[in-house]
Amino acid sequence: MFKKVLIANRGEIALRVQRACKELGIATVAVHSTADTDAMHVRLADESVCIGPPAAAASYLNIPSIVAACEITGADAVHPGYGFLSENARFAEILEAHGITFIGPTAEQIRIMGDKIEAKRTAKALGLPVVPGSDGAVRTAEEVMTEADRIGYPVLIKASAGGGGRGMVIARSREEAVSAARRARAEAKAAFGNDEVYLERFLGAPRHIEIQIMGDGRGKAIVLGERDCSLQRRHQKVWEEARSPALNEEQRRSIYATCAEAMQKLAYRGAGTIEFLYEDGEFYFIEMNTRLQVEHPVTEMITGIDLVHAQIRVASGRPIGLAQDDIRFSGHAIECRLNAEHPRTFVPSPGTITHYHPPGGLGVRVDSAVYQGYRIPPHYDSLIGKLIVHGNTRVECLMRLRRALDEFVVDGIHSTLPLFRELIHHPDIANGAYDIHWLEAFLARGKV
Ligand code: MV4
Repeated sequence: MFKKVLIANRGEIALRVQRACKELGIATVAVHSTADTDAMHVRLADESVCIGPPAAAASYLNIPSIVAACEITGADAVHPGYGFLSENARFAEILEAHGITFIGPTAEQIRIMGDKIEAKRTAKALGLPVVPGSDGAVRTAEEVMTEADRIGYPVLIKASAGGGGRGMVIARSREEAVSAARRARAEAKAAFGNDEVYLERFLGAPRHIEIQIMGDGRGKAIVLGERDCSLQRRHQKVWEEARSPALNEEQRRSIYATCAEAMQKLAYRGAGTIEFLYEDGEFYFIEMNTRLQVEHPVTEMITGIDLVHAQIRVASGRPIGLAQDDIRFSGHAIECRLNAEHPRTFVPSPGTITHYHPPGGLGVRVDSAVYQGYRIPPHYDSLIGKLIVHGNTRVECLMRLRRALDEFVVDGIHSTLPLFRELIHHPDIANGAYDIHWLEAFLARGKV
């Protein structure tokens, strides 16, 4: 087992990983920018190293600084958290070349899934159901027209280097397809320096359902259930739940078996999430994330399994220690992402938290690194915490969530708390009757 883990991240996820390390008897090293000197992840770590100025590109994304911090402190492994360097294959390779373990998949697995065309080709070869579309990249205008005609309209043009919806353009007819492809290509080139695009049948009103998996890198992989992350705004998840209100046990059994088999064939190592769009009873693979995700706690709450413990065990070469039949799903969990943003305009609201009182009680978990008097710096994303609530049934979970939201005090800044207090009263939310467009439509109606 590792003796010392450096956590290459900040905020609530840095604390989340520290907690797991402490429970396993592993020493922790925090890294921080000059804007994060007062951060909780620095205060609670065994050691800390300043790695650069506020801009993430000069600190949390600065590979030489982070490798130097490992050398200085003698850390034998790095946990990247999410975002920042968590899906950077080169970072994983550089660490390995320095004899430091990257707590995550192999560089090769990260690289495959980082390229959406390669990811989709791999998924298909592994037996996962994919969205009907072009077989790889489309290059010429003729190819765009032929493929789009074959797939049927509307088609969606996507960037191979894409993610977060950038470089995605819809075409509703043959006439639109060529100019749409040209636009997608230009957007992709500007955003990612890679103008490769591919085509997919456009799904009109799907849900976003993702499967959590854990592999040991030696051909064993288990499925830890699904999460429904359909409630998003501008490709940012807002509310996630486990499991999905849209699936029955037979649908679960089938997609779990397909995913476990695929990850076993890939000899996948570590935590991973297979993302699907789900429409009319069918699953369609879109992407795979090769990291721990923000919303992992809802999975932990219904399985009782600590995903960060499991990541660390597997990275240190130990077996997963769990068989698929050991996984039992209990109750229901919902996560609300609390952002330091205005609840109507979503304009970031950095500044000092003057009063802070997180909710408590049975089934209530708050993963956050803020405290009363903390000044939220303006340099990073606006997530200030996650409220995760568990109940024996979805109805109990919703009742408890409503109570926890009422109890939560965050003053001095704008936060998205009022949005959740509104959502919790909506009948569509109570019924689980929402798709990926529901939240934006709700916000457009001028609620909150
Ligand atoms: C799609 C789609 C409809 N049809 N693909 C958006 C980001 C990227 N990760 C995948 N995305 C989508 N791909 C096909 N073939 C609709 C979306 C989409 C979406 C997906 C998940 C959650 C929220 C979304 C919001 C808008 C569009």
